[in-house]
Amino acid sequence: MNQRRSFVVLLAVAFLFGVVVFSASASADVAAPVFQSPVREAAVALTAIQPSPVNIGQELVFEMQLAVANINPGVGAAEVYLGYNPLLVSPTASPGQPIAEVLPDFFGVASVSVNEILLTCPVGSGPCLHLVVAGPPQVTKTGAIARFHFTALAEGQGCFTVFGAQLADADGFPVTPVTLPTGSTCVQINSRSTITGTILRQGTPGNPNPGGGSLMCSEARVVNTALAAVTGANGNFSIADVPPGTYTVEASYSGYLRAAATGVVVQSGVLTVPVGTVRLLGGDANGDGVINILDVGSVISEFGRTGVPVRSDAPDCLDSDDPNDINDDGIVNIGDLAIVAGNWGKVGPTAWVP
Ligand SMILES: [Ca+2]
Ligand SMILES: [Ca+2]
Ligand SMILES: [Ca+2]
Repeated sequence: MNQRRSFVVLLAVAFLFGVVVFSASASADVAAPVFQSPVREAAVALTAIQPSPVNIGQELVFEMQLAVANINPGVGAAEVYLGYNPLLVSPTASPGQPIAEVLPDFFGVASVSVNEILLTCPVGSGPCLHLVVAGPPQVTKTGAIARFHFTALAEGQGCFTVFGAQLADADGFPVTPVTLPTGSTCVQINSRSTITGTILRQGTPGNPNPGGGSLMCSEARVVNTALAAVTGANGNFSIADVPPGTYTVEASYSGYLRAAATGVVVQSGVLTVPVGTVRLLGGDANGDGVINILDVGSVISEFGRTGVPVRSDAPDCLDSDDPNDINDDGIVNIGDLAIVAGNWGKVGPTAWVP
């Protein structure tokens, strides 16, 4: 009897022990990752440059980011050197800061100790921006510490290189290693100029022009390109985004001979290229580039007609135009015929002269 009771007790103890062991091993499985050592990481990165490509004279912007993971007792300071090519880009003042715009994304505060240009960088080569920022310790965090503003100076690949970066933890010890960006971050810098000038039209607005007839809506076009513009109320135009090259600029308006400015040189880095003033000669009513008997016939065919469409009386320059109403006063009459007769035999394109 005692033997049997002892056996039952032993069985119960063994069962309980097994349950405990099983439970222990199960909970050990769940808790196991706690005992793996966390990966310590620290890296510096540059964001893509905006805009891309960028034109000479424009500002370009990008940010420097810190990414740290499991750095105990937290990263409390960072010192970075950002190299650049002074022939292609120039650092410009940032909002609230003389050089780099310090951002609070990483440390939670916009704290800066050093923010300067070094003409001879202690690491790398050439000039660099030297930046030291510090703040509350960050164990695991990714965020921007600075936004850089530069002005594009010349055509080429504008490149930026993190020459060096040091991080310190909250106990003052250096954080190693710090992964830097591979190679440089670059942007294509283009030269784009604006061609400016003025287009006047014979008989406009010198004649009385009731109901229409202004210097608006003449077209200036860079030949063999899609670049063009129309004139404003004073006859001025500006054609933007012209790459370096040698061009012919043509001026035109319905009922007038075209005029051409040849050999217009647009040099890299020259932002504005004025071509001066041209005065278009009227009378080419049929638009064939010569003023002759056919234009007289065209004007005569509508002689006396009033209320004809006038493009230059509408700011959007989208209205149609009657080329027989050469001076855009809304009526085809002796005034238009006189302009034709006065330019008899002239051939376009005429020279670009006032
Ligand atoms: Ca003609
Ligand atoms: Ca007229
Ligand atoms: Ca007209």
